[in-house]
Amino acid sequence: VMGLIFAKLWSLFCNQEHKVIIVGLDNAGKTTILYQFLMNEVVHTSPTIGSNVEEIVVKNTHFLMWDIGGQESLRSSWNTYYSNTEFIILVVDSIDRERLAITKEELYRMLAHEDLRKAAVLIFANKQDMKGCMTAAEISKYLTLSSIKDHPWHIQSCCALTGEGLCQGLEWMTSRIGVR
Ligand code: G3D
Ligand code: MG
Repeated sequence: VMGLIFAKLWSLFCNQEHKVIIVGLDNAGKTTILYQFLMNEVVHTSPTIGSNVEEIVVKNTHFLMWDIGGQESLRSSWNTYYSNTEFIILVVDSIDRERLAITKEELYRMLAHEDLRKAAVLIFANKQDMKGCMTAAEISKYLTLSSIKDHPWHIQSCCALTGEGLCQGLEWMTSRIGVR
């Protein structure tokens, strides 16, 4: 039943035009999440745009995937790809406490950007299967999500390996479409 709901939502989402950027530190689980989204879909992958940006097109939906770990020198050029972004998916490795500060910095840098002012933010607290990981509530508190008033946001715990939680995240994104 879950798979069916997921397939329905996914096709609903992808048959309209959206631009989604998937960001997060390297190793957070971005590729794994996208792979779960794309299973059974015919995917067109563009040649890598930059050394840390990849574009994937499914039906009318464009996904730009960025690794933001240890790429400080390249960050300034990302702005080029921000325009018309509807959704930011921020993937957090819930076991990686040390680097959550970098994620926080990047999140607020993006939210302050003019071209992303209309973007809604979905935060995936990934790797919830790992022992000792931070909960979504802990991550939410650390990232001070409740202080974000100018962007719709939602945090969802998930496990990209099993796909658990991804459906709920997509559901939230789909629910936002009618709102704007
Ligand atoms: P990235 O694209 O953000 O850099 P990847 O991250 O999707 O390549 O994932 C990095 C590693 O984390 C991979 O392990 C992947 O299998 C693992 N991973 C992703 N999601 C989860 C999860 O929910 N739980 C657990 N336990 N691991 C996860 P490898 O070993 O292939 O490098
Ligand atoms: Mg990757």
